[in-house]
Amino acid sequence: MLTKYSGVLAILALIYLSGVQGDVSSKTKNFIYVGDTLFYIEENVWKNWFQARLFCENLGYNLISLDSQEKYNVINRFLDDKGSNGSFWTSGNDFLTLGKHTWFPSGQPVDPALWHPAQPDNTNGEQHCDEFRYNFTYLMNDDSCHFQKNFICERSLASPPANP
Ligand SMILES: [Ca+2]
Repeated sequence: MLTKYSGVLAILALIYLSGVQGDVSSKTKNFIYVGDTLFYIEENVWKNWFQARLFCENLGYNLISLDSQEKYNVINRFLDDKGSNGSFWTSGNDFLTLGKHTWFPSGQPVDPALWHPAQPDNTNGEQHCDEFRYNFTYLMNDDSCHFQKNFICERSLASPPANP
């Protein structure tokens, strides 16, 4: 009897472990907190800007908005400590007004100090989505929205304001 149950338990354990292995969050453990905000840094999945936004949304997150020095510092330090030299989609874009890059969904402008030198340059008139990209240091660049990149999601853990 015991042997019979042991077999079932072993199978359940295997199913559980295979499930854990397939879980992106367990595999990467790239979650960090800054104040009331939780970040998820995805380094193993590449998506275009729209797919990345949807991926975050399905987790209950938005793409990251680097709208504070504290956020920039923490994300930059995290990537620096890992020796990362990649590129990550952020929520930044200029869909609403060409050349005016803002964070989604707040609509706040992207701080001019965040751009790599000579960016945003809208190369070939087709760069409307903003990446956090390594080029000696991590800063922003506008790029083609259909390019596949890693991405960073964020989620506020603060309580929503009470209804008036
Ligand atoms: Ca560019």
